[in-house]
Amino acid sequence: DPYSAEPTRHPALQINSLKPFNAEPPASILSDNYITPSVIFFKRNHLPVPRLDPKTYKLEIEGLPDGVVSLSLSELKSRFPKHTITATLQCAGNRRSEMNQVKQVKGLNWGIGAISNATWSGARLRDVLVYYGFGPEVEAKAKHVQFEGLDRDVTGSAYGASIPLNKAVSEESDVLLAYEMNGEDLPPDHGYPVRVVVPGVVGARNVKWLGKIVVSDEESKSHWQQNDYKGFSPGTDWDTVDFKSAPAIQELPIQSAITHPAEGTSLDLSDKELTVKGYAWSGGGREVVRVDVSIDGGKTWHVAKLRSSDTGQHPVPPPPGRAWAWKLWEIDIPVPHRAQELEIVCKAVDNSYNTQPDTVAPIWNLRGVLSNAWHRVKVKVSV
Ligand code: MTE
Ligand code: MO
Repeated sequence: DPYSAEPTRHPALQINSLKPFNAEPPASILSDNYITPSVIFFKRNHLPVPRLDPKTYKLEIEGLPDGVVSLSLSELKSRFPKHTITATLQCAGNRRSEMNQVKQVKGLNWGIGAISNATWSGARLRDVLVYYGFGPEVEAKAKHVQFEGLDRDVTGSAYGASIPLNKAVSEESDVLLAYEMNGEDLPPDHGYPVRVVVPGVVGARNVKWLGKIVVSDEESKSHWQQNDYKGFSPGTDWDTVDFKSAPAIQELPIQSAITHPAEGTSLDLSDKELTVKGYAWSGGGREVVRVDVSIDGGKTWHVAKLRSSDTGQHPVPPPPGRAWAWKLWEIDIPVPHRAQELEIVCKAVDNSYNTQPDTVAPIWNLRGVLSNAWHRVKVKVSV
């Protein structure tokens, strides 16, 4: 069994698939912590978790003037300054279950929890590439940076993905070769000993158990870069889809969802105020500037309070274009007299004034990715 060496996991996780292991935290606890504890951080594995020895671990780098470079974990840690960021990671398939309700899609049936927020520490990818000879010469030819994982399928092929070169080397993009998550060694499920963290970019490019980096004129040839994780028209089906016709998903669109109350709950609203909570995040370092909440299905709206910490203190705001972390939000809304059912709705706005579409059908796609319509939760009011 290739899955005989899997790590133990937290019992609170809602399992989507056991082999490979895919699980999300329940919505009810997702917004309890601004920084998601690693044990409940969503886990998305395509293959068995490789158990790697830090003493023999090597990271290879190809496509730079010096030929193939091989670097140990201690070299990665000692040669380059340690940089820490807080960044939210979201799977392209987060909220896929809502697309499934419109029409069947292919993929794991994620709820709203295929997203989590952590602090990540490691070497800047830029620093590592520059150290090993990246410069104008390479820049003139290369266009992409490919990543290969050390997790393999039965045929021996590894998980892989790539990002555009400018993202990889820009001073402002904060791409990390991370070896710590929330102040500790990366857990086995999250890529121990080294993973790429590409903040603002879809989870799929944040390659775990990193084995190789290739600076190249081409995108990764992997299945996941070429024939998966792409968006299509609602009119495209499996008979007509041409994966070459669409770009690989990189930066993600604006997203928000309601974590409290839960769908179908019966609320005793003797105090006549309903507390609604959730998360909001946008890709590409765009900052969430507002979350609108409705309890009447979107007829009237209220502006939620946003926060970027657990203490209520306002941390230093991120530089423009580098808002990598989500915001948690909360609002108390007076419930109208005699209401029996409420349809709670949320939608977020980022600093480019991007907002979410109101319904799922016009953004439905056969892989069920990029599901970011207004999130709706219906609750009953008991009198
Ligand atoms: N990297 C490797 N090597 N193997 C994988 O299966 N899954 C990707 C990405 N990196 C994956 C990987 C996908 S689709 C997502 S959403 C994120 O890892 C999930 O990261 P997490 O498990 O740390 O939440
Ligand atoms: Mo993903």
